[in-house]
Amino acid sequence: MISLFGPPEPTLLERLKDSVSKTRTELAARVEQILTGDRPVDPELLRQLESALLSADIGVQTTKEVLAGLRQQVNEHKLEEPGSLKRELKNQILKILTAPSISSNGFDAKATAAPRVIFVVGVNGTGKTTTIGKLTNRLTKEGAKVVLAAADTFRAAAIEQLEVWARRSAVELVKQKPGADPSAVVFDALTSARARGADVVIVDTAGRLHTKSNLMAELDKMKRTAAKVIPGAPHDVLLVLDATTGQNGLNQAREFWSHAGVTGIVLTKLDGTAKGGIVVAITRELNLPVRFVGTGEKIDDLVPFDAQTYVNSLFD
Ligand SMILES: Nc1nc2c(ncn2[C@@H]2O[C@H](COP(=O)(O)OP(=O)(O)OP(=O)(O)O)[C@@H](O)[C@H]2O)c(=O)[nH]1
Ligand SMILES: [Mg+2]
Repeated sequence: MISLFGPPEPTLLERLKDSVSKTRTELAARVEQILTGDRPVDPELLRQLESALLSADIGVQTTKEVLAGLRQQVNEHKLEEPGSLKRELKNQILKILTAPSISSNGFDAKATAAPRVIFVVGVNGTGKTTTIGKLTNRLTKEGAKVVLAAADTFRAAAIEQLEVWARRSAVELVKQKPGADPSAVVFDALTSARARGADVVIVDTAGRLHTKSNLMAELDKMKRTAAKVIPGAPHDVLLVLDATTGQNGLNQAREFWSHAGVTGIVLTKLDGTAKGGIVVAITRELNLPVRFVGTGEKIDDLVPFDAQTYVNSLFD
């Protein structure tokens, strides 16, 4: 059984803590400052809390919702001291992060005909190819037979980049010439993967702006091609978002979600941003789970996302 979206690892908290250190300095340090001492829980304190949440890019709507929940409890005299306010703040955020109806542990090998097909999509430069390299490494280590599909035929360099990652994990790569129809690559890769009894096929796609309808149509064609070879494919469409783009990433996500049938998010470059709160905004607005978090450029810098661990890494 391949635990593609399996339980968190022991080192997860430490690794997340490292990667969200900038967000934590922004958010937790401010929250801590606001909530320490003998200050009463009053409107001024709540206002300061609101601005701390906004600065971490948790988003206007999400912040409003969280604050409304806290205010209500304060009014009902359930939260009289700052310590309990922090606990409730964490609870509220955790509730949002665990709400998406698509389960984040959705990999049951028996539920889908092998191979499982994963499309990786997103705008230019968000970290799609790198994420595929990291994911391939994880899956291979767990004993899965992985095939990569170089369906970013737009640039010659894109195929070579994926080839380097394929070699690192010693997996098969299916490619065609630069400029070839990406759907043809998908067809070849899935046919070959099925013939070889592979467990997982990961499809690298060219970066595309969510506003370009011809490119979104191309993605749709790739998906239809996949379904023809393996009914039910693609089983996952992972949208890769660059955390450093903050709220702009959320707009991209919205468009991809409505056009490309995204089933989960990979949030990359969390190591370089104080905007880690965007995880909460994405989950709440799109009702989509964050599956993985990218914490650096190296092969091991991909952590399965776990809500409780994430909230703890932000606030403690
Ligand atoms: N710091 C950091 N850098 C990352 C992470 N993920 C990817 N990168 C870097 O982001 C840059 C772009 O990565 P790619 O994987 O080429 O992005 P892409 O989405 O495939 O790009 P296109 O195919 O051109 O759309 C590279 O320099 C990666 O090393 C991450 O989690 N943290
Ligand atoms: Mg790429």
